Amino acid sequence: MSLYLGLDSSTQGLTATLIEVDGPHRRIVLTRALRYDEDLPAYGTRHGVLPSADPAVVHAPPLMWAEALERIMASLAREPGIDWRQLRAVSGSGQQHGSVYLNARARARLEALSPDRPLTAQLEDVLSRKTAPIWMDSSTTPQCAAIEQALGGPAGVARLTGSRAYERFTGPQIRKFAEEDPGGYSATERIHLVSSWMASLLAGRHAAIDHGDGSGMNLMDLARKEWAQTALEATAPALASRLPALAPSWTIVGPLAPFWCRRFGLPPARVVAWSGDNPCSMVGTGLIREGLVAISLGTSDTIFGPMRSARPSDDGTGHVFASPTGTYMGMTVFKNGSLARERVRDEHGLDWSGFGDALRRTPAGNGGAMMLPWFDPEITPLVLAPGVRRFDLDPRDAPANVRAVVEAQMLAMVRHSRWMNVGIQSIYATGGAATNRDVLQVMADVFDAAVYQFAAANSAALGAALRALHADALASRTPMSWEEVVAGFAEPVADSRVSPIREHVERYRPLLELYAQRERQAVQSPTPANP
Ligand code: XUL
Repeated sequence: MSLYLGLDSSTQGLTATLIEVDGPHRRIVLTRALRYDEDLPAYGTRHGVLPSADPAVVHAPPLMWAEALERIMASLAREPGIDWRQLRAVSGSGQQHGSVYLNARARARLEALSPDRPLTAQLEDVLSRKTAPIWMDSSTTPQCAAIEQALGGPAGVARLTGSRAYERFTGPQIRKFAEEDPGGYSATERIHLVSSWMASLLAGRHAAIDHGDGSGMNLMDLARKEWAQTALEATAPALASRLPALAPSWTIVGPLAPFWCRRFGLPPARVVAWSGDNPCSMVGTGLIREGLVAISLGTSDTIFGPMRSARPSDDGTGHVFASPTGTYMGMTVFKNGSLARERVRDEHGLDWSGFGDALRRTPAGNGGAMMLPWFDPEITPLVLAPGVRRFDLDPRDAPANVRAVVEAQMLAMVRHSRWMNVGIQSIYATGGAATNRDVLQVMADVFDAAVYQFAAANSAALGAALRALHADALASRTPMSWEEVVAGFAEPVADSRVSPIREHVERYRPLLELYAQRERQAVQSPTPANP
């Protein structure tokens, strides 16, 4: 019997999923989570990010993520009934794109972490930039323009790196830091992603960036899976020396550092390179073949699925990433995901059950009422000045607003996932809101596809645990196919199928076009039409 641990360092909290594998016998032993706002209030975050006067600037404290890691490992080690000697490997999933800037002291500090003192107390002076810009940051439009200009326009950047230059991607964020704080940039010896920062803490040394998360930087040559020299040059001076190595997602970056073993009685299990949350969710939802897609309804909503070959979109929508399974994945991201649903829920004083009731009480198509739910700046389509637009929708009508936000999100997902050109027949729904079958009915109807739920609420943490299993098998010279890795774990809940309702599907067909028209117009007009 072997244990594998998957950790998910996400925007709002840290989740741990421990799995047990004994030949065909497989089970999730436990899932534990902590939330930054409530469990680590000293950092002063709200929804996991620091308050900011400028809505385009969104940062978080890297030491908060480190403290969360120590807290969760401490509480896992205290769990009754777990034989930690069986822990073979640990891997993780990080919110994508966020970057951590470390000075020359970091290497020695990481390598000499004392088990007698808390982690953060030993890392206080290793940051060359106090805070980490994260994926919600949209403040780098000029840097994106400069990078695109240097690399042959948006299509040139997409051909090289898999995505046009995006505000939240790490390259534009690094360029902004180098421009605005050249002293801080020159004091930076190493720039990590959230994923490689967390892996470095576990391994007690600078860990590599895996190809999956490396694809979210506008810095990696997607075909060659190497740093793209021209992109590095277009981004910041002497960047190559500041980046960790790139490595396949199944790379062992070291054993668990003595800090974890001595402080918490854990064995020197293999630490497997961490990846991004979306690449990990691909594995955690068992998406290992082209044709299946998953929709994750989390802080951001994402739609993604495997691609046999890298086919970046022509119009700059979405991304192609290297997949942790060795092929590729296509993905489109929407920033106004759960936070938009929560805003509507809270504005109307509802709880989630009231939210579901509202969906059941309103007709598919909402009697013509529609919303563009851009409470925050939006990634897809690019909307830098947020503002909610309402069409034939009374802002006080709670049920109609609930339906409007969900329908708009699904209409946008259909529209902006066509570029992937994968015939969508089945959708695996994951993330917090995927427990709500009323939301999933709208998804099934708008996509005209069957939707299945997943038992593991956190597919990214499960995917990380499964990646740990895969890498450990490979390193032990008993490789497992991905089918074998995911079997018995990443399967939809029995009887969870939500089928499209024919009459609703017909009703949504013209609404797809109407939505597209309204979206195009709204993107062109900077101020909300009907705030
Ligand atoms: C992906 C993205 C988000 C974050 C959320 O490109 O920006 O999905 O990974 O954690």
